[in-house]
Amino acid sequence: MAKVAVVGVVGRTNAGKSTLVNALVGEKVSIVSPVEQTTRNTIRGIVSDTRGQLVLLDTPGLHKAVGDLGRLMNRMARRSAAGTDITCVVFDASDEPQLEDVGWMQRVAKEKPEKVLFVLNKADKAPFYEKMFHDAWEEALSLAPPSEEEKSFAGPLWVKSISTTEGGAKDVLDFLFDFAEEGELLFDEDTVTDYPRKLAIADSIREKFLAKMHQEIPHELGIIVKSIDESASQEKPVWKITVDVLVNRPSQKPIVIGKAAQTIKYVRKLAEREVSEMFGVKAHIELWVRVEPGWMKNQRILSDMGYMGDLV
Ligand SMILES: Nc1nc2c(ncn2[C@@H]2O[C@H](COP(=O)(O)OP(=O)(O)OP(=O)(O)O)[C@@H](O)[C@H]2O)c(=O)[nH]1
Ligand SMILES: [Mg+2]
Repeated sequence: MAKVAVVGVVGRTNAGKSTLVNALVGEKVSIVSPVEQTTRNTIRGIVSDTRGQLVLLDTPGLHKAVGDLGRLMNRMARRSAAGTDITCVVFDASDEPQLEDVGWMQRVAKEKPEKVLFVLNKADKAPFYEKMFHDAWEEALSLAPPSEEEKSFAGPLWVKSISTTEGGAKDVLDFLFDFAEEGELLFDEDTVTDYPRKLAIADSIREKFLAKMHQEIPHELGIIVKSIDESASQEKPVWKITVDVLVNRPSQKPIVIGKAAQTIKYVRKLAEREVSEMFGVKAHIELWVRVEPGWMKNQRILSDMGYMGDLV
């Protein structure tokens, strides 16, 4: 029998959750960027090795919610933490504990789940605030001391991680497998994610834009893959992918397109390359930039982007 567990990967935005999930899976299943609120959906990354299988739920980082999209993302993160076998809270320990970090600690202290891993991420950076995080945990626990029945609560296991380097998250993987219990595999051993391909392509495109954008635009940029037309060629299948790029205000359109269409060309080229590799096809991507005021509040559009569906 194999060891199996469903792991909720949670923590504040930019802590490195998606980077960690990719490192554990050994393949890119979730987009990464230095911009806050990069992940908008719950994405399952699946790790299978000789020990068994871990299903990792990468979630949007908690943040001060603005608007419907922000509230939906926070709800997804909270819901994903519930109903899992293991909670893995990721902290960016190259920074002092922030409000959202303390919030997760207080939640763990209150609920006292049996299996919790606290990951102090970005251990390659200096300064590294390991002690401050331990102190913050002691304080959170002192606010919710265990009752008689909860005396067996062992507290979280702590582990350091450098999620950006090969092998830097090995200890995290070992701890998670130690926690896992015998059971049936939940997915085929070759599966690394079950994220729908339209959403994966939209995310790949959004990641390329994020690399070029600053400040407010990333949060008002939405990508919808409208259609994928498949045809055959001699070597590989050809996918013609039609995509809407939504912005919130007319002034954002020229920024997203870029001078002499440079930004959009850059995004298209990199996304075509990535999609080709991901799916083993030849990808042609057409990007149509549209001004859609208030799209972040439009339930139909949010649902097209997959942000409303059932999550766990
Ligand atoms: N130096 C260093 N940088 C890291 C490490 N892990 C992640 N990062 C960087 O931190 C930034 C944020 O990483 P993400 O994985 O997108 O963070 P996230 O927690 O998924 O963020 P949201 O999706 O917004 O909630 C990226 O620029 C990563 O390259 C690490 O171990 N060391
Ligand atoms: Mg993320």
